[in-house]
Amino acid sequence: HTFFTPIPGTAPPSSTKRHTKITVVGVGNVGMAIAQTILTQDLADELVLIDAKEDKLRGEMLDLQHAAAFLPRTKINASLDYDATANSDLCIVTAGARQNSGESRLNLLQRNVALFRHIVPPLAEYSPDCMIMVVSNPVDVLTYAAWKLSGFPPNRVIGSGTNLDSSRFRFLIADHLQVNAQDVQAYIVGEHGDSSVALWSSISVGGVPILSFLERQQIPYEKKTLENIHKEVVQSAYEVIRLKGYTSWAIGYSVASLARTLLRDQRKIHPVSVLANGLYGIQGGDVFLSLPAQLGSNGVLGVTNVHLTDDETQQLRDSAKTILEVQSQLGL
Ligand code: 6V0
Repeated sequence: HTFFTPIPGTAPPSSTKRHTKITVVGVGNVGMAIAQTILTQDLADELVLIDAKEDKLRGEMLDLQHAAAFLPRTKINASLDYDATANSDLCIVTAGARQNSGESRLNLLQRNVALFRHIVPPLAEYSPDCMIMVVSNPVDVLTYAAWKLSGFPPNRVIGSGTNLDSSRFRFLIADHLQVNAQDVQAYIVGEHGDSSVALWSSISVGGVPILSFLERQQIPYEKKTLENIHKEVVQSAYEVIRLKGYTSWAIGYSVASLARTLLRDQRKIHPVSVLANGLYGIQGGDVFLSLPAQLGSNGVLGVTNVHLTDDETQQLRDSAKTILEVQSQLGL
């Protein structure tokens, strides 16, 4: 490089900063929302986009590159070939068929498992030490598929799971109580989708446990309101898809927050899809579903032992059963 003349006596630059590389597979609405949030939040030194549609891929790459003057410095690359993904720290998979209006997430499964057979093995081959984050739906079963197809230890294969459902839940509770969503602690666990489980007993706002507060105040009708909020969470994806055709911004922020926790070793707790066999009395086989998990640079560090009511435990086991039934038809 001749643009700068080194000051006499200086050694050539040797960068000691860790180089962080993120791959996003699938440059659809979800992949691009994730990519742009990663860029604006300065989470990577290098971002690689992979897709099967050449023109769309190159167009998206150029469009992001043209924003370089307004963004933190990140090398952006795009390729049809997986060799470009080599040595990624985190591979985020969003490729897949889109959930059509009214289509259940489980219907998408067979279409997406077939895609994963072409996506996951090369990711694992080129980045044998990476973490894989699955976003494509149905996310829990596809996280299981990614785990099987990668041959990775389970701590390095994570599904975005109910991280998004939980943020919708926190938004709705915050909106109802007129507080800041960041002050609301509330978890939705289990399947990302129709059989998700709201952990009522663990909801707190600014450190105040909500259920016992309501019970003390003898406001039983509020419980009903909270149940309606959970129903609204389950319906929200369908509602957004019905209205705008897909969901993107919230999942973009949700996955970027997971990327930050993982790559910066933040050790935050997120409800994400993890190998749950043997936890919370879940039995019957290897199943991925969302539980509040502590995440860091080694992936899943552990799962918190939240106190569940008998009803919540039963719902979680039912959720596991639903997922296992579908999974058993995959031949993985
Ligand atoms: P989209 O806009 O149709 O994008 C999918 C992309 O995948 C397209 O660009 C395709 O070309 C690409 N693709 C297809 N096959 C391959 C392949 N073999 N290799 C590489 N790329 C390929 O869909 P959208 O972005 O809206 O959604 C993507 C996935 O995310 C879907 O499965 C959604 O259901 C899922 N979501 C998951 C959420 C979650 O919380 N886990 C939330 C929202 C959406």
